[in-house]
Amino acid sequence: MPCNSEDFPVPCDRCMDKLPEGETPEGEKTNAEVKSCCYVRYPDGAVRLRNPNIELMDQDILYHLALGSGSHDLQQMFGDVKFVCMGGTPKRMEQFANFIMDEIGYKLPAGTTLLDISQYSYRYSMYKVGPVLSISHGMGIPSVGILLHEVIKLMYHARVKDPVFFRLGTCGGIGLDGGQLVITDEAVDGMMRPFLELPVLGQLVQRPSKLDTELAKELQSLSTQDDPFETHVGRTMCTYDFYEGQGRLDGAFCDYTEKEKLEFLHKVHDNNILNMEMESLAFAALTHHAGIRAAVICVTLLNRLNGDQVASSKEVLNEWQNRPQAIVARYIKKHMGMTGPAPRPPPPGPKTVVNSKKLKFVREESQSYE
Ligand code: R2B
Ligand code: URA
Repeated sequence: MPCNSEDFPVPCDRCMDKLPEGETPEGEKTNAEVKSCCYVRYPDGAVRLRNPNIELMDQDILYHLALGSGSHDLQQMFGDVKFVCMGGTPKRMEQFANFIMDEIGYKLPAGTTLLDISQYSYRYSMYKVGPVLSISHGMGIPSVGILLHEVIKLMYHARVKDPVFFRLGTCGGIGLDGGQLVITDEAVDGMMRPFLELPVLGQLVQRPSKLDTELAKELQSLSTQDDPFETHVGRTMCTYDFYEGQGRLDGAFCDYTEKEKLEFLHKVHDNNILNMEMESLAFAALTHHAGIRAAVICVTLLNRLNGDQVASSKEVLNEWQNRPQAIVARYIKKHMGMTGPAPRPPPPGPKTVVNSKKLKFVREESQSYE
């Protein structure tokens, strides 16, 4: 129901100040009483979509997740989600799911194991451990963008209340050696512009790539003196390419000199940009547009001021990649009030598949096309 509808509940007073100038959808209420959460939240805190088309659809197929609102009971499956954690690869996110299961003491019934909920998509993988979702997002802005559209819709269908999204990733440090953590407070593109620019219907649409700075600071506060790494908060450059896009000399092509490369990286560094990676811009822009609190926390794999190749050993790289996970686990445990007994899985509930014909269709759809 659009915000300007007479039927829309009285605007609540949770977050008007977070609505940037000019973000009020055209034709809708512009007066100061309309709060931004009226666009992105129902009064009970459940995620509301800024797309009136979805609720008019008979069913919504989340094609790249191999889930659907007509085939699955999404509220029963995902209604208790609080933390949505994303990272590049399926293996890493399976490992995170197992790690967080240990950390929060979540016990699976004997003889069972975690299952990739999106296995039939052959695109992304998704694991659920109590209130935590662990999802792979692939590489680059298009991949994370598609996933975010579907995960945000999943939150809506499941009536999830106030979820927090995290990207746990890797990056190149700018002036930081390998193994350090960077929590992004603002993502910028390769031109140092703080928005995602996307052609929509032949027009360039710009969405601010803001992240929740309070959340970033809270995550930073969860690192301790005993951690074998530093945790920095700063700006992140998000590029459309790993090689030329990040000024590397070791791609298949290189039309600039080492001097030009270093001039660029030093300019980036002078603009308080601490790292480079390939997803934060879309992650920040889409979560911000959806009014979802979000953080990007990446480990540096090398200092780009010293070189281009990721040359540390597999063991070292694996240990470094656990570092963002450790901080996010501390946040999750803190917000689960993990001083009491470990959570138990819910008792077997009603069946999650509500329509097996539609399920077969959703699986076939997800599988069969490139
Ligand atoms: C970091 O690492 C990947 C490229 O190697 C990319 O997904 C990113 O953001
Ligand atoms: N990921 C990137 O995008 N860049 C790096 O330099 C390392 C990891």
